[in-house]
Amino acid sequence: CARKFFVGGNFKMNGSLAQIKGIVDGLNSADLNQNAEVVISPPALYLAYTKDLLKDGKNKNIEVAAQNVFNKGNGAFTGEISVSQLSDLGINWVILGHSERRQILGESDEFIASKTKAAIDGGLQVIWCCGEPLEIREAGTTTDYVTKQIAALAKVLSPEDWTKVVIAYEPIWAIGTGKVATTQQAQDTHKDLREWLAKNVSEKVANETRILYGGSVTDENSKELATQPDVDGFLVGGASLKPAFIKIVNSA
Ligand code: G2H
Repeated sequence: CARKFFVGGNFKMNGSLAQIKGIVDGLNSADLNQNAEVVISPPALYLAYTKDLLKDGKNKNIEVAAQNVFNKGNGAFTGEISVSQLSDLGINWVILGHSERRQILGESDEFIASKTKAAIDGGLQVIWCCGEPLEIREAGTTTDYVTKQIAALAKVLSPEDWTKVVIAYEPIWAIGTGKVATTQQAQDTHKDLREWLAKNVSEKVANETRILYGGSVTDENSKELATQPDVDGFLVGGASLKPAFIKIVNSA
């Protein structure tokens, strides 16, 4: 299929100079599936360092993503990072809409959509995340919940913008909990998201946009999840800090 397998490593607020060097050294010497697109995302402080370490490696298909970016150009926005600053460093990717930012930092669907649009307009590619809390899963309204999240994004993107987006479906109850969604739960929600895109954006966007699964992905469960027709890769948190990440990249 036209959708290239994609594995993102979201370090979240973890790592140190020494730990990140260890992780990148491991990736630099690993025999990685060359048919997979790999993007690792350290905390902002370590973006330049990570990028620099990767240039000595044998895997030229590894890119670096920021974990956030602001929706305004350079200016008086203390503590924020701009799209042009990421580009200046050669950082081509950013993760937006992660549930930790939605829930802990209070980011709304609309704010995330506006940051996604700003990132794409500035030449970045975006790993855009969505996913439901446990009470929504239990109430059986997951599809309504995640399609409302994606509708806010679709409202601001042009059809061409979608070539710069990778969707990550991350059920909140499965994040960092060790409680992975079943293969069927992941496939079903991915299929619903793709159908939503087909109906509300276009068949082309639905067919070409990668939808990753995220939430307690390990080298134990990745192989089976990767067999599903609508699972195009993973966004990996905890396991991206470990050698298991290499096995996950090679699980397709
Ligand atoms: C979900 C995921 C990475 P983890 O947040 O984005 O983290 O694999 O630790 O559940």
